[in-house]
Amino acid sequence: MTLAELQSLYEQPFFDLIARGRAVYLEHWNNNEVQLCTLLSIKTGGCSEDCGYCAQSARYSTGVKAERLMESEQIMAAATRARENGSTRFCMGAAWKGVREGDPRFEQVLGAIREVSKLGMEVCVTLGQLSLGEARKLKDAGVTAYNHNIDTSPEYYPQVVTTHTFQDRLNTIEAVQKAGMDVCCGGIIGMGETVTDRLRMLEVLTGLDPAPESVPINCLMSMPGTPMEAQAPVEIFELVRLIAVTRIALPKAKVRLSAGRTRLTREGQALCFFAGANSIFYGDKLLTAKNPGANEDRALLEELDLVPQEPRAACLPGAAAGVC
Ligand code: SAM
Ligand code: DTB
Ligand code: SF4
Repeated sequence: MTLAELQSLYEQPFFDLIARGRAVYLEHWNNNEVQLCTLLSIKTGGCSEDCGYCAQSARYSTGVKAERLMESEQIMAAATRARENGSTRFCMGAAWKGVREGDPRFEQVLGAIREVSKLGMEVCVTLGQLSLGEARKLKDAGVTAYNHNIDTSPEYYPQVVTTHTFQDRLNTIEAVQKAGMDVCCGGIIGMGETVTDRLRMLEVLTGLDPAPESVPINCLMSMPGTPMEAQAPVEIFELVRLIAVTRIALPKAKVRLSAGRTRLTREGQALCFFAGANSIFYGDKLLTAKNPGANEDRALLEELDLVPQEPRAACLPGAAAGVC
């Protein structure tokens, strides 16, 4: 979709927009299912990059300690708990610039992925930059989706990060697509960007071929010590509008209401689901930051008559390998 088309969607009367988001959702998805995804930071802090929103950059004093890469056993324990708690997707994140074939830490991550992929959940990783060789290895190990956000518009990106470029992000996404993994790609709102930047971000996402399988919409969690620590919280109706436009523009994508839910009211989140969001991160912690408690989320879903998504048949134990 063009920027002009996205703008005219965004600018229509609020209730017309969210009704259209809901209608598009109902055309493409099972009524009232929400996918629960669990995140695990397998390598926390000490990152070389300078992303202005991130508590894990080594350049800022945020109180996040740099840790070593987690061992497979610990990762498996967390993944098993996630499945028991009803998650159908497990996403492992690492704070570093990217991965290289031959690096022992990459081999260690591949080993952990091979184990986790036996559990019957969708397996997502977010490991920064990679090329086609690494992407193929991840796919062979059992990764179903790779998360790599463009985060904002190409124009605003240099205000957010200087240690890599928007084009670097697109190159990694292309490698992921070529290797045959699903792309999970979205961004953050509330970093000082304009509504036009947000819609430009969606324009880039709608231009990806194939379209992203999932689109995380994060609200900035202003982390003390980062250059964005003083940013004002996102206005709820702006978030709801963006979710509705994302749903309309990318009807088949899982639209994931991601970071920043601790600041949203239950009513605000309900509007996000109505507008077309159909996935959340589930569990008390994101990577380093807080998420609503699992009990709180279960209660919210129940009150809204939303049900956690069932695992895909192709992901259940006993199904053929490599198709989940
Ligand atoms: N290092 C990898 C990378 O940059 O792709 C993966 C981890 S990174 C933390 C994953 C995504 O989390 C970022 O692209 C950003 O969209 C989101 N994120 C990180 N810190 C955030 C914050 N403080 N508030 C909202 N979203 C955040
Ligand atoms: C995404 O878009 N959001 C998640 C996931 N992909 C990896 C991460 C949110 C991180 C929030 C800040 C933190 O926990 O440090
Ligand atoms: Fe590093 Fe990723 Fe954080 Fe950027 S967003 S500083 S690449 S962990």
